[in-house]
Amino acid sequence: MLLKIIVLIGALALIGIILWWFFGKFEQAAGKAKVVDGKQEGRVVVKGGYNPQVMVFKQGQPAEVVFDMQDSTACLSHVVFEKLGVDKDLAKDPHARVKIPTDQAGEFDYACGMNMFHGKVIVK
Ligand SMILES: [Cu+2]
Repeated sequence: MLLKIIVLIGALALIGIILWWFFGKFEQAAGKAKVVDGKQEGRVVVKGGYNPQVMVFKQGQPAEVVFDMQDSTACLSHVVFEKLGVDKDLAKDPHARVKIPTDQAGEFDYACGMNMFHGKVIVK
């Protein structure tokens, strides 16, 4: 009986650690924008993918994603926001800015020109 309780407590503790690790990591993965002159600016580094992969903006304040191109592969040279009809050539403009509408909450997925790497912008 005592052994069963110890095993149960051990299992619960393990689940707790896994949840804490998982959500802690998720929290870390989402990028926060900084506010410059009343405008939200979220910097995304493009290097073998998008970092951070998820950028969060507050609703109701002008917002822009600033891409910082540090990758020379053709694969990542374009960034495409399908919903917004945006296709930026990062090879030509390595600090391209993309305006994000913040009038309502929503999610905007973006991808490289070949739809291999993915990122997301969340307005909430
Ligand atoms: Cu690609």
